[in-house]
Amino acid sequence: MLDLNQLHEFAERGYVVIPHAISRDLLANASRAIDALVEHEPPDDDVRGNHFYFPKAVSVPSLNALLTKSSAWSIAESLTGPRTLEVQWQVQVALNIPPFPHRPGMHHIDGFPPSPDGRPGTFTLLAGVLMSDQLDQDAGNLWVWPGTHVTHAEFFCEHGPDAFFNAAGYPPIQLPEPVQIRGRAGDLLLAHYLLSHNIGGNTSDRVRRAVYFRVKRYGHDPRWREFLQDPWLDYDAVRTMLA
Ligand SMILES: O=C(O)CCC(=O)C(=O)O
Repeated sequence: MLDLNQLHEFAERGYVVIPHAISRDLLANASRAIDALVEHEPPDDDVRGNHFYFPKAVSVPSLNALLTKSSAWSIAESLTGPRTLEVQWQVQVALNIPPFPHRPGMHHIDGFPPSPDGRPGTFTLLAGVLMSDQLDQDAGNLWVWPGTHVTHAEFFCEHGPDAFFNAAGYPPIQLPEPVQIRGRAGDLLLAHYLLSHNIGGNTSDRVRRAVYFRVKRYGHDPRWREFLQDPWLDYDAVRTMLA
């Protein structure tokens, strides 16, 4: 469970990192599953920076277990409410291959382009498991722009939720200074869907590995327009705390 300080931190910054959320066993099994994915479909020799795999969750049980068989699930539900989250069908394995001397010029939010039925790919929260240590900056770390979950909601209140389509993942908001997420393998990042983020550079000597889950609250999809304008719609615990 997140404590009150962590709830406050999430409300204010739009993300929180929970150290040691994943046990060594789960981590070791998941690392082997990533090894197998990479061995089966290795990146070309000249690939630098991001290289993603999007397996179906059922085909990678040991990756799915990082979220569903660890404390990560109940930690995430301590933001949204007990038994509120839906198990997702897909997992993202995100490599960041050095040398990649990149600095993101701006942010994005996920979910563009929309699905064939016209619905944007919004969700409630991003749960990210660090699969390699990222103790220094520019080691392939995810970049985030703290507080932009609120700025984005203000943007959608002003321009309407359908502004999502024109923005194409890049709503033109004012950005604060970015932060690079740092931590050790086994740490858990929980980030609000509306938090600006992007792929960072990697000038370390190691491939950065992370596993991301895009998690929805039950009933999220039909309420995506309200959610873009009310960042706490899916988050009972944060709403209660703020009230
Ligand atoms: O590789 C990362 O850490 C970031 C990936 C990302 O920004 C995304 O998939 O939306």
